[in-house]
Amino acid sequence: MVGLPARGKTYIASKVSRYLTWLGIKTQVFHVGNYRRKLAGLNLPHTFFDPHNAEAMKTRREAAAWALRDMIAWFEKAEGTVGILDATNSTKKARAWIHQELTSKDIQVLFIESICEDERVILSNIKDVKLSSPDYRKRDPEVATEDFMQRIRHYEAAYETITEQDLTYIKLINVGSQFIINMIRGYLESRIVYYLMNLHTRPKRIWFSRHGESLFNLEDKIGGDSGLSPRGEQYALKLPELVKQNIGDRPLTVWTSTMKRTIQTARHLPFPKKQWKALDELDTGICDGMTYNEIAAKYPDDFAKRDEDKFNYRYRGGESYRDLVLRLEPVIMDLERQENILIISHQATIRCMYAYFMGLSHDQLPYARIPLHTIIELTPRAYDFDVGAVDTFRPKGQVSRRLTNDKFVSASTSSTVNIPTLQEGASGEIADANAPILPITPVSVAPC
Ligand code: BKV
Repeated sequence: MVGLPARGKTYIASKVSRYLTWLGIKTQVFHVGNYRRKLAGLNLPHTFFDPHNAEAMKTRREAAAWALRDMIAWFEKAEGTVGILDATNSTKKARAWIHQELTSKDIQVLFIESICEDERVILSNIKDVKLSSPDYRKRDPEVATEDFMQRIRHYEAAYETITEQDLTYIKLINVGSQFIINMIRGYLESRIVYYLMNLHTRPKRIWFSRHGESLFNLEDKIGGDSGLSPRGEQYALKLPELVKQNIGDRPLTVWTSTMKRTIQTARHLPFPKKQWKALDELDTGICDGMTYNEIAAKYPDDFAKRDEDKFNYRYRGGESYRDLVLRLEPVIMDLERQENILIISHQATIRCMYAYFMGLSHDQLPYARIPLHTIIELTPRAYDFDVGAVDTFRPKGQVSRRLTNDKFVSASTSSTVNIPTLQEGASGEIADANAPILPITPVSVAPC
C-alpha cells in the first residue's frame, strides 16, 4: 500500500484480503502500525512522525523492516500467495527498498496507491477510524483530530506520489473516480486491479433473505424448482411490511435467482427487480429431488464424504460450495458497485455471500446459519484495530453459531417473521426457522 494517512489504505488492504481469501487465495495483511505500536507504544505525539525526528525515524524504519521480514517469512513458511504490506510507503526510497527486498526473493510487487484530496472524506475517515485506533483511545476527539492532522502534515512534507515507471502500480484517485495503472502483469494482478475498480465508500446496506418455505421443503426434498408452500406464501405477503420496517424508504433493488421460489417470494415487493442465474441454489446433481434420508440410504459413502469436507464435496453431476463461490464471484463484484440491495436467494448461495462479507473461512462457510423467513442485514462498520481473528471453531454436524471477525461489516440486525416452519433447503442441516438470531458480538484479540 502507498499513501498518506487517512486515505483508506487499511480499508482497501482488508477488502482485497477478504476477497482473495474468499476465492481460496492465501492472503495476509501486515500492518506496520501494529509493529510500530509494539516497538514504541501507544499515545505517541505527532512529533514522533516528524521526519526530522531522527530517533523516531529509526524506530519507524525498524517497524517497517520487522513487518516486511514477517511477510517474507510468511511467504516461505506458510506458503502464502498474496501478502499486503499496509503502511504509508510514501517515499521513492521506501518503495525502492521494498521492491529490492521482495524481488530478490522472487516475490512480485504491485503497489496500490490511494490519493485523496477531498478534505471531507479525509476528516470523516479520521472521525470514523483513527479516533478509535489504539493510538488515540481515551483522548479528546478534537485534540486527537488536530494531532492527527499534524501527523498527516509530517508525512506530506516527505510524500512522493508514485512516478517510478519501472514499478507495477495502480493509483486510485479520489475514492476511485480515476485510476492510473502501470505495468500490470498476469492474471492475479489484473484481478486485483479489476476488484479495486469496483470499490466505493458510498453508504450501503445489503439484506439477505432465503425464499419462503417451498413445497419441496415440506417434503424434506432437496433441489427442484417447486413453488411456495402456504406458509412460504405467507412470508412473501409479509415481506413488504418487514422490508419497510427494516429498510425504511431507502431506494432499493431486489435481486432474486431464476427459481420459482425466490421469484414468488419477491413478487409483492414494490421495487425494481433483477434475476440472476448465478443466484440459483447449489446444484445437487443426481440427488436433486431426494430427501436427506434417501441420500444417506442410497449413497452412504457420499453422505459421509460430504460431512468430512462440506466445502469441497461436490454432488455427483452437481456442484460443491467451492464451485458456488466461483459462480457467485460476479454477483459479489456487482454488489461492491451497488448501494442498497435485497437479495432473495437460497441457503447455500447466501452462505457463500455472507462468508465473503463476514470473512468466514471455507471451513466455516457451509455451516453459517441462514434460517428461513428471516432477513439478515449487513451494515458497514468502521475498522477496529483490535478486532482480528476470532475463535470460530465449530464442530462438524452442529448448527452454527453466528460470529464475526469482520472489521467493516457486521450482520447487525435481523428480523424473523413468526410463521411456523418446517425446514430445510438444498444443502443444510435442520435449523429452527423461528429462533431469533443471536446478536453479533465482535471478539477482541490483541493486535498481531
Ligand atoms: C478506492 N476509505 O480514498 Br471505515 C480508493 N480516502 C479509496 N478514506 C477508498 C475506497 C476505494 C477509500 C476508502 C477512504 C478512501 C479514501 C479516505 C475508507 C473507507 C471506509 C473506512 C475507512 C476508509
